Amino acid sequence: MTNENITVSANITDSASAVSVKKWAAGNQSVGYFASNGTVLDSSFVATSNGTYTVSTKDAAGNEAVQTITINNIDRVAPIPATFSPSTTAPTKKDILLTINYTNDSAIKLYSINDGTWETFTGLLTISNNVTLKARSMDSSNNTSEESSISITNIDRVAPNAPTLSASTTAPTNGQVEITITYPEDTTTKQFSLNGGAWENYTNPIVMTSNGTVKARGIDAAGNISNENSIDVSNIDDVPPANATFHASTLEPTNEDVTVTITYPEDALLKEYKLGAGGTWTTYTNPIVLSSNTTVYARSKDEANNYSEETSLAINNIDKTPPANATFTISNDQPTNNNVSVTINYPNDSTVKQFKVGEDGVWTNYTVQR
Ligand SMILES: [Ca+2]
Ligand SMILES: [Ca+2]
Ligand SMILES: [Ca+2]
Ligand SMILES: [Ca+2]
Repeated sequence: MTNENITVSANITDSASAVSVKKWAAGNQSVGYFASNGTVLDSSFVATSNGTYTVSTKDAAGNEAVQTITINNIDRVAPIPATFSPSTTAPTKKDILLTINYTNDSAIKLYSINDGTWETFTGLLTISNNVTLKARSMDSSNNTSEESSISITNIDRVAPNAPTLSASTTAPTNGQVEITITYPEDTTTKQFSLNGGAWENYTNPIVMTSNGTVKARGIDAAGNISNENSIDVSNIDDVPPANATFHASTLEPTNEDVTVTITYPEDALLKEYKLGAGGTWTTYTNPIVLSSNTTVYARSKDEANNYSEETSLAINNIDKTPPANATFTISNDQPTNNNVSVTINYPNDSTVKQFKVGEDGVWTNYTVQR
């Protein structure tokens, strides 16, 4: 095969007489055709395309003959450009197996990677990095196809960066904490794990109602898995402070002020008290000095806004009211030569009952019916 013209030599002999006229023409022509057609032939003619050619001869005696020859080895048609069949066009972290499809008339099959040297294609190529690959082929007539090319861009062996996690609050709270996870753009599968549990798909912020740990990782389309990141939630506190306790300076009856000291638990951030059920809650700073009986209430609040129960201490031992005056009853208020007994009537709240006889007498405990 050739992509060039073919020179056809006509070797014409005549046994009887000299050949006088030789002609050639394209196509399968008859003797008569050459009477007024055809090209005068010297010893050869040039066939520029495949087909049947006719050579005619006429000898001196006027005998004419034609002979045909068929030319079919001229090939000026280049092979169709090769096509490519990669094992996948989806993102992958594996090598890509690439077949180059050359047309059947390709006698020489060539490819080059990233404009490098043309290599002979012998079979499946293993592509382990993203490249641009060109192909071309030549047929047996040395016609060269146009180049075709493919860019391999879907090999990805780079994992996404680790996701980042943030909490809606890190301050103590008795409510919930929302964890928002931000994944890099190349993450196609977004995952989180709660308290070491199974990986789950992340769609919305994670609502934590109790303390714990959230881990996150991302996976790209090629299946590369990022490093993990995590956040510890430890600021959820729904445990109220313990109840406050009281200490009174005395619980015995007294005509003095009573001082009440309130002890709050360590986690009490706000310490409050009020006097009487209808009193106003007031911040406790120092022991409370009471000049009259009342009930002291106490409560506290921790950093997370949890309130303790209310506790109270009733103070009812302050008595600043003196007993009523004693009264006297005498056994006989008439002149008598008998003894006269004097009965002293003390009010009920008297615990100490005393009398003296005469301005300068000595206070003496009174006992009935001496
Ligand atoms: Ca060809
Ligand atoms: Ca990647
Ligand atoms: Ca607490
Ligand atoms: Ca009293």
